[in-house]
Amino acid sequence: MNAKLMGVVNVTPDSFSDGGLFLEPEAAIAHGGQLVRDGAEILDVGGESTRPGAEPVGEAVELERTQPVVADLEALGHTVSIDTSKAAVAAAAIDVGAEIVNDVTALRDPEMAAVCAERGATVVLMHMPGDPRTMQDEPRYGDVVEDVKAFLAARIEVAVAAGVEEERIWLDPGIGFGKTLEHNLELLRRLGELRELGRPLVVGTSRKSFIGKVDGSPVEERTGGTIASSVLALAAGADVLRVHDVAEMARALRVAEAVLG
Ligand code: HH2
Repeated sequence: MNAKLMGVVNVTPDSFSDGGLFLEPEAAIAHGGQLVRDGAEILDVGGESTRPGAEPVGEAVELERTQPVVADLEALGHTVSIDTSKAAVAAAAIDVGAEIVNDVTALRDPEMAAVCAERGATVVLMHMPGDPRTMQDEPRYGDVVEDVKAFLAARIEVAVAAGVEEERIWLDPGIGFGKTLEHNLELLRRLGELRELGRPLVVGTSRKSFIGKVDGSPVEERTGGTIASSVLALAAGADVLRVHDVAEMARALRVAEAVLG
């Protein structure tokens, strides 16, 4: 497939780069519409921050934040993914039209695989060791790419065993989730090795702290680093780029794809 842009719609007070900007449903829905006009093919709606140290959010709160936004964006004809690790939130979102479940815990909720299988949703399985509260405490790997690949291969098996069609599985190395700067750079450099798993790859570098560690930029000035890392991920075989700054990224993508042919 041609690379797709997944635009981020964070309906949260505490997301690391845009917390509180789109907490009201009207603001989130308007933002989603703008991202589609800017070039997003998928809108990733999330009601719980996964930034390092973030406190978990209860199911009722996450439902209240995401449901009206998912329902309205779907009604407007947009393709919506629900960024959640809770089966109940995923089920409710699919029931109002979400087509993709973006689960940063790769089906840790015991009900999640069945929810996706029964409803025929596409599911993004992302690599994250532990949870956001602890994941940045001295992350260690043997070979980070091999370890992430083995994890994702095992999660594909869990998903398929629960009845998820393999064609509906996308994979994500989880840039910034339980990784040092070197781990993130190594994963991006060797992203092509994950293609051996045979499934589309989602990559999310957008505004993440590894960019600031490289170029010294504060979070609001990481568009350049986001574009550089996303374009390199594209060249290495990424299929979906999850970004906040869709307009700039869409232009970069068009030029990068023209060069790559
Ligand atoms: N990154 C974030 C959230 N969800 N999902 C996937 N598949 N891949 C990612 O890299 C990814 C993700 C973190 O970004 P953001 O949503 O902006 O921040 P927060 O978790 O603080 O809301």
